[in-house]
Amino acid sequence: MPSPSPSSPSSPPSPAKVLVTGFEPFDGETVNPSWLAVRSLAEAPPAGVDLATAELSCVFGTAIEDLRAAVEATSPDLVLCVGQAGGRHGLTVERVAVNVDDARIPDNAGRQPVDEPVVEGGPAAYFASLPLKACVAAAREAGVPAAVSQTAGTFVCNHVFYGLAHLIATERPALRGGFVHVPYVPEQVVDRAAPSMSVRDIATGLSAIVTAALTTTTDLRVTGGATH
Ligand code: PCA
Repeated sequence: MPSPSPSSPSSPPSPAKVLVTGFEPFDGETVNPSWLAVRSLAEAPPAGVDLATAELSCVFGTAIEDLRAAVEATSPDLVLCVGQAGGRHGLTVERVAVNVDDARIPDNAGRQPVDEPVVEGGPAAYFASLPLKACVAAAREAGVPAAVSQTAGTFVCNHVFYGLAHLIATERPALRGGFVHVPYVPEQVVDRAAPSMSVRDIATGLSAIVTAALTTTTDLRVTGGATH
């Protein structure tokens, strides 16, 4: 006689726990598209996902503490951190976090580190633990422009991405995580020549990326490289 299926209708598979973070506004902006889109995503989470969200400070050090507190509070299977990258044309899934804080502008607490490590004695860099190519393909299939990015910069977003990767490497080996940079929203560029994307489209792309990250076992072998 067959043994009862563990996923019989009376015991549906438990949903994946996903933490998605955005940032508070910085650099004189009044909104941050990352947090607008994360809030929008929370209103219609992807199927089969138990979604938690957190807004991170745009402050070196504090941002990683915010992230760690959110991870401890929610014990997620996957963490996707999201930040604004004004000037980019689409969603960019970051490949690598580097162990450098080098701030071109002060953060929201006036801190402006120059060539300091994110983690003293940590490795030079970490790769995202996401299927990058499948994430990009999923966003594109949802109709949202997306690409792999080879650098998350050296400001607070890279800092948080490195902090997340270090947490995974040193304390939470079962956790997977990565970082997505998003363009400005239209209200930020009404008086300047810069690309933008609606909150709704950003949220649609993020939803596709979360689903791809949860369901892909082997990443696609397609190019996402850059010549410069
Ligand atoms: N973008 C900044 C920090 C916060 C954000 O949304 C960055 O790219 O570093």
